[in-house]
Amino acid sequence: MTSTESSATATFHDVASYDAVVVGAGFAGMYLIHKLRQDGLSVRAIEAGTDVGGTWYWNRYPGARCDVPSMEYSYGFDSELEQSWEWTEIMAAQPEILGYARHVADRFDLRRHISFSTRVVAAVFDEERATWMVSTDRGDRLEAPFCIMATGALSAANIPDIAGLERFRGPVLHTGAWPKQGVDLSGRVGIIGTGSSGVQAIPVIAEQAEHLFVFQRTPGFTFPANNKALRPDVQQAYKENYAEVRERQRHSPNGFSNWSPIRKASLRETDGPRPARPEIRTDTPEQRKQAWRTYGFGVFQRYSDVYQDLDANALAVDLFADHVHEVVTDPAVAESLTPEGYPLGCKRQVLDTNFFETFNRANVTLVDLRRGAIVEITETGLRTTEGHYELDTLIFATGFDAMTGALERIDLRGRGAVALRDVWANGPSTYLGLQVAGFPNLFTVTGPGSPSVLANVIVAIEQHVEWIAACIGHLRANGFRTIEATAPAAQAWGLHVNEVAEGTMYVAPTCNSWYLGANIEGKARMFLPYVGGLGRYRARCEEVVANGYEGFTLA
Ligand code: NA7
Repeated sequence: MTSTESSATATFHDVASYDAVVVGAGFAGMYLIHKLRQDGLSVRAIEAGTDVGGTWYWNRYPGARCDVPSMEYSYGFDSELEQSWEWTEIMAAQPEILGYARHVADRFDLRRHISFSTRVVAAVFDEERATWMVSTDRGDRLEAPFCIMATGALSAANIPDIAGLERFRGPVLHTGAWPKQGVDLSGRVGIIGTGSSGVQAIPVIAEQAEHLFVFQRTPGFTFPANNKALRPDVQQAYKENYAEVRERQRHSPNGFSNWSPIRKASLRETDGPRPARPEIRTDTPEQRKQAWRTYGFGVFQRYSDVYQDLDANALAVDLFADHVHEVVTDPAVAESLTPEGYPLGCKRQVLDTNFFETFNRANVTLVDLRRGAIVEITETGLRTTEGHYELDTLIFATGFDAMTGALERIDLRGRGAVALRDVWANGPSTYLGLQVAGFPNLFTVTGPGSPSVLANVIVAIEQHVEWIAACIGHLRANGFRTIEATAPAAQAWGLHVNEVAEGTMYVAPTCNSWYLGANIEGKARMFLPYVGGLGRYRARCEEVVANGYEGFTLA
């Protein structure tokens, strides 16, 4: 079928009818099921995995861990749920987060609403009946007035098109689709990519592998996570103060409460105005080094100009380079691991545990792809212009077609059977990251144009789910069949999303990141998430509702 051919009029036999179809059963899909069911709707969720968890179901690679503290990276919608789970570390590892997701599914009896091991392949809007017709890879057909895409912002794995990939005789893995049964990594392992996933996996795999070859295209800025066991008294203090913590998270710029029992105590002692932050540019080189010795990586936040000004940022990049050279013993390897040519704060901040230290191990080789690009994958390994590397296992830590990929991989068709992937060919356009003009009653959770990946994503998810549920409730209570973003509202929102990103390091001319779609060949370059802040975004969404769903057409 070509992308303009209509399938909207196709007759569906044996169609199961619901009030809402939810695509995905990660943290967004799970809360949607719970919330919509609470509101009296019949809901069916379709999930490709064999269980709930989404990101935390798929990303089982060694070392996979969240970089947001667990006490805040958890649902806030139910005060009893908050008390019912114990976290063991400040930042939880993947098995624990997946365990938490499973606990939520059990507690709220969510699984009976989910079709597992099933992938949605198409969703088409039947204009006459104001109904979404959804079909799956198992041949199921479902219909519902509302279709909600809880497909995740980082769920469409990106495997680069490298010649010869099909020839490789050993296992080929992607960090974002890691086998449930685990993998033997005791032999010669090759890993391509040094983003968050690679940086987390590399130190752990290095301990298992006979030899690890790290194929790095762009060196990155990564800071020590300093993860620790979660102290029981800290956990308890959070639990006692969760109402305040959650409220602060909801209205914060990025979904973090900045609440801490420890900080709270010390603030009381030192109440008073905070000293002005110094500028890195006005410090001498020796003062900068001293500041680094005193504050470590915190120094970049301490200086007020690092993320505001490219010249100041360049000084921070130099400080970072000194650090890499201090940790990595081989100067040539240190040089290869030193980021250059783009500012700190352009790509997503990575946190690590012993990443740079790992390159001092005898069984780890860094292959700098800037010195010799990948030529091909062979039956027994990988060839760059510099040589051939014999491998038993090949791992792609090459990221995702972020924010739009999971939506565009489904054949989504709105009014006139127009395909979303055609509408978005030059970059996505949404209103509030919640709806696309021409796609009535279709909602996206953490979609492009919303705070999404720039916020603690569970807090962002909760805001979306609650807004969508209230919106559907409003439509049903007032006899409306459809809600649809108007094209001018979507256009104005797109301009605003660009406007607030202007001047940030995210969109610096030398910056290439998945936030900009730059990691996917042929993808339009556009800054995808909303950087204006979660609290401000929430206020705007509430204002839109108070103004009678301003920018939407209710019919
Ligand atoms: P990322 O952050 O997109 O990192 C992918 C890495 O893979 C990055 O180092 C890329 O280098 C590298 N890459 C991608 N394609 C290639 C090819 N063709 N050849 C060599 N190297 C390549 O994905 P992650 O999974 O690490 O993290 C994604 C997010 O998940 C993360 O930010 C957290 O929010 C959680 P490049 O920099 O493009 O040169």
